[in-house]
Amino acid sequence: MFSFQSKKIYLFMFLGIQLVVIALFSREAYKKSVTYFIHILRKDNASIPTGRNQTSTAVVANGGDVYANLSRLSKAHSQGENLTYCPKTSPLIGGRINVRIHSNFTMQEVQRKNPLVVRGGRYRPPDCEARHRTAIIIPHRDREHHLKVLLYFLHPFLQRQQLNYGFYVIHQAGNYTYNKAKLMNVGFREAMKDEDWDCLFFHDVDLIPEDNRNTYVCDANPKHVSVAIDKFGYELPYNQVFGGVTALSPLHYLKMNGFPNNYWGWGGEDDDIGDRVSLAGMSISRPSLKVGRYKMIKHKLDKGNNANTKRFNLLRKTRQTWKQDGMNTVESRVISREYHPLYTNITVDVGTKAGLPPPPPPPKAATMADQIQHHG
Ligand code: UD2
Ligand code: MN
Repeated sequence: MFSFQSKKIYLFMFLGIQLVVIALFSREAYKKSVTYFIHILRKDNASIPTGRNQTSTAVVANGGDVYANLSRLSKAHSQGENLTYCPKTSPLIGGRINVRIHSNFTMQEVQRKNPLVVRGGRYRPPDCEARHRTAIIIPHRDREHHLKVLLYFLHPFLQRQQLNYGFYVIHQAGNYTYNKAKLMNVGFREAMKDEDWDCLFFHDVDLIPEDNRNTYVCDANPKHVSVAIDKFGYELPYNQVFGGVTALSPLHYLKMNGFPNNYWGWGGEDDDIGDRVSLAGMSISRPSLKVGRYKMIKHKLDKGNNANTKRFNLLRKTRQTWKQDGMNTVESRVISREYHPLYTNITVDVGTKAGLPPPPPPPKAATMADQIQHHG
């Protein structure tokens, strides 16, 4: 039996050891190794499927492959109408994605790799009711090779996040000067006709996300998402930047009267949109640099998208113009709406600086003589 005295000694020794351990761990170097250790533990956990609900928990990205184990999802069948909500955090979300840009694959192969995506590029989780409905709006003209790469990476990326999502490619018809912001207004209008989306992601065709923890859902404020792009050394280039990938709820979008319609050519429209956010009494939210990472597919300035020399003058006037020009004044003509397997394509005539041309005459009605001839 220990005496009371020796028990006391043991107690002090025990407390002493604890103090030493705490002191060591709180030193900077130890802090780092502790976080590293926790990180390893988490990583291990992520790749171990738990027994419960095998179909979904087993599907976690391995070695940065955004498609890793994803095919198992396609085996999960919906259990009828009454699905329960998906978990708040998807168990399928992986971490860093290994984005290697090449294009020696076909659109059909992307289609085969995404068997649960249906007509028009729509998807919903097969085994639970999605908590979020996100539309991806992509401005486009003559960038088919970029579009293919984006779809290859973004479809599985979003499936891992268990979203109900849809892809809209807004294609500017003709070869008049490009107008990205106006195309986005058209994209908003057309997407909202289809579904009560609760978030819209306005997405450059050439930006490929590199971290699956960058969830494609909206924040309380308009979100600038592409904060860390390889082209800018994975740093925010300047504080008010609002180009690349942004996420707004329909309410955010309407509150700021959408995007400007009068920026023709490259540049300025993104800063105008950033200004609109604050003019409408909101602020910009952002993911962390760790998670909001993107690779930009290398490209030159496109034909028909020369730098807009008027942009600095326009930008000085945003405060006066934002309520008169935007979603409330967008004039355009949808030429076609095509439901491709991996996206909905909307080809639109956004007109020119001079406005929208008069509509083409309707096809000539058949004359009585034609009809008689046809029936005779
Ligand atoms: C920056 C912005 C971009 C936009 C642009 C100025 C970032 C990361 N990106 O990108 O959001 O504000 O400057 O206008 O800050 N596009 C076509 N075909 C064309 C022209 C443009 O599809 O002929 C689309 C395509 O989706 C492209 C986007 O418009 O990604 C932006 O054009 P960009 O990539 O030439 O501009 P960039 O990289 O300087
Ligand atoms: Mn670009």
